Amino acid sequence: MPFHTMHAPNPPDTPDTDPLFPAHFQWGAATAAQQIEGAAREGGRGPSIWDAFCAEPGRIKDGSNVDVACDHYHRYAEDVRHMQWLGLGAYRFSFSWPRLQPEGRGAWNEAGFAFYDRLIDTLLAAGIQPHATLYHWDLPLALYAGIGGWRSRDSVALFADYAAEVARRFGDRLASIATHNEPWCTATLGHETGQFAPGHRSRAEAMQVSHHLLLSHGAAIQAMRVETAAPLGIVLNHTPPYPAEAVEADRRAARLADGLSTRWYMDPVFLGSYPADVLAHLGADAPQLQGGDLARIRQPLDFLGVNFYTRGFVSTRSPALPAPGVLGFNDMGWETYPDALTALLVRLSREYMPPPMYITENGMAHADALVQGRVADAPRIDYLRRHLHAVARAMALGAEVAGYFYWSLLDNFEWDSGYAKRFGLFHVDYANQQRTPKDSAHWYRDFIARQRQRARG
Ligand code: IFM
Repeated sequence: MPFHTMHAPNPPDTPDTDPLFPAHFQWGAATAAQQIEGAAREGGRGPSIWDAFCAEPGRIKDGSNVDVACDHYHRYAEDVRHMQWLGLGAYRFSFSWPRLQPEGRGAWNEAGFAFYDRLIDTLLAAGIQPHATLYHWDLPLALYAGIGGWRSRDSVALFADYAAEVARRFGDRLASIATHNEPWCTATLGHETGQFAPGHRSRAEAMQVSHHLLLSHGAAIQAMRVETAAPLGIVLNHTPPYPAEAVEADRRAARLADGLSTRWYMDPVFLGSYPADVLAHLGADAPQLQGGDLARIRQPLDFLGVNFYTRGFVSTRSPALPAPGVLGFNDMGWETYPDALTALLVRLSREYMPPPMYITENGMAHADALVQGRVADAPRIDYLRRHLHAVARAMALGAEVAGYFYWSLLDNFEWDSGYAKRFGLFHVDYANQQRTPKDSAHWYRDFIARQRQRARG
């Protein structure tokens, strides 16, 4: 079914009863190194492009940086205890490339490997499956300065070397390894809109970067297969664009927006080609390819990570029609629209026949406040509940989903928004690093416990 025929103006009511997930379904939460670790200049870590970006005036809305973040580097054991309290069976985190290889090539940093050794072993001892991502946006600054970062094709081989080393050292203890997190963000927000590091503004550059990211994904999968039997995949983000009105102009604009985001990444990874309509639209901004590139990108995968937060609402009217927001908008200004998640999962299954999918990110920012030891975040509970139902509906329609990771375990550094946006199940008081479970954490904990109880029969 084409995505634009799935438009449902009024999301159906979500039942109060729990959806039932399979017994083996993995319940998790996610984080990323740059957003929580801190310890920016400790343990031999090299600087990343985000350390440098934060130092540029005006880049981060609250003027903050990633020097300390949630201090997870020192508090990982406490954080694993919080995961245990939640009853998580799985935890998604990312490796910091500049912590493991400060220059992005050459020498490995043993203190960095030792940190992840401790983290992984602590998770396993707690009965929590570690799911890792290799690249969640923290490129070693030395690679940016030295070769131009992802603009250079040389980044592909260097990323594959890094991937192979991680797989060799940790593969036997990881439940999965994803190459990239949301390469669309790295390419488009980092190189076209300038919102993210390194803050460039060129569509042609962004598209070339996207090609290098995809190529590095394929090269990394090939390199890791030699080193490990761990399940390998990629994490892609989707904001399914819906035409605001049933008019041809909106449909075409939505189709193109879908092409530039979802199809630009899903097609080469699973079909071995870039979408023809998008290539035609890009014209001279299309990336330069070399022979064999597309075959290299299309590697057999063991899982697909799906990140979903909201839909896009595409209006060609002037002024543009705003999204209806029947279920509201969150602190990022993102509309709550869980039906788009159901439609997305079903569509990805039918059009691409991917391996089992994980919801690797889903969550919302809320202006949470700690009041007398409690964080009352009822809108997050509503969001979570509705999206879990949306996943269950997709599974009933045939989508194979193996797990769900709430974004995020902790409030953390929300990129160009700094610490102002709170996505966590745990509130973080940045003055003293105290973690407090929000009402949503209590809700998720009870939900997971009920699922386990029902699975036991
Ligand atoms: O915080 C980010 C995460 O790093 C990547 N996906 C979206 C989240 C919320 O914006």
